[in-house]
Amino acid sequence: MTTLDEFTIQQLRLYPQATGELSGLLRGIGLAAKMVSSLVNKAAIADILGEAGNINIQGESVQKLDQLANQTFINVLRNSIYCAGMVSEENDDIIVFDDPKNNQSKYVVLMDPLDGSANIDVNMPIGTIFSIYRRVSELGKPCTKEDFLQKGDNQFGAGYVLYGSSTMFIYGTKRHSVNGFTLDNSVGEFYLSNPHMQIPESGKSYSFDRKYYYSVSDKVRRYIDKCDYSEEGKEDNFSNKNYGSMVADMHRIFFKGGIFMYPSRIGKPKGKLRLMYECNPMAFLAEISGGQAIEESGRRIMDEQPENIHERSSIFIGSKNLINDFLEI
Ligand code: AHM
Ligand code: MG
Repeated sequence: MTTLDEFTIQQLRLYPQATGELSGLLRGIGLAAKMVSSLVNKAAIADILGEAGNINIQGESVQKLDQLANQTFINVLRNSIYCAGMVSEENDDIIVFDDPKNNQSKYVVLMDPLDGSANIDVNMPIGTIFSIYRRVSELGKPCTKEDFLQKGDNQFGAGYVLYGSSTMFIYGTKRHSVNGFTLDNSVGEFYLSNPHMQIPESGKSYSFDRKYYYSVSDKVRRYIDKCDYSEEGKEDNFSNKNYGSMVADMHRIFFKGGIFMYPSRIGKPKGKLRLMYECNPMAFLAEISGGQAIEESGRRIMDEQPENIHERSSIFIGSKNLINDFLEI
């Protein structure tokens, strides 16, 4: 069995010019993910459920676990020497690891440390989503906002961690496609369990909160009606799967195919999800594993030029054929 660390070092050996910085960075993200996984597993007995008592820049109430996960990733990455700085859903501004060793790093990371916060208190799946870019500013100096405000297309790597019935680390690069690792808690290592993950070309399920059916645009409603349609007695309509955590919904789609939708709606012209650390990393993983990711107008998510680190975007993502069906409408 290959561990996450062995896997990234093996990849490194294929490129004589590689410095090992990326595998060091992934080791850091993997370590922080294991620490968060352990916190999630004991949350109910460690008095770390419930609200922390503050509101983040998104105007959402922060949970204790949101805060702990955020602090864990920041501390580990700051300490790891392989990351020049971070953007987190929980921090208003960019976090610059301004010290002589981290200023030499060529990578920056954007992340949602704990996605699906509403699931925390009810022991339902939650996750971490991350995106890695090569910085554009000068090495040796503190990183800058421009390092983060890059199109999704420039992502060097992306991934997510699912804290579900087991903890999984999914990571992808353009060169090495998407690979899945499962945490063996008794050893404390992620092992390669799902090499070269591919989103099935089609599927028969859609993830969408039907509460919003009446406030989305006509075209989205028409697509949902199409998903719901069945000839009498045939049950050939789609299943509606909505776990309330993008990581869990997308994880299912990576294995079974389907479409995940978080559209715009009345009063929320760009939906809810954040372009830089929710939509872009998932779009990157979807595209390199054969799927598609677009926003409501039909533009590729990863073509969007971000103007703000916390900006939002509508998203339609998943199996290629289902996105094409939506595009037709
Ligand atoms: P979060 O980052 O604050 O947890 O919000 C993101 C989550 C997604 O995982 C999920 O798909 C969506 O919010 C659910 O949204 P809603 O609040 O509309 O139910
Ligand atoms: Mg989130």
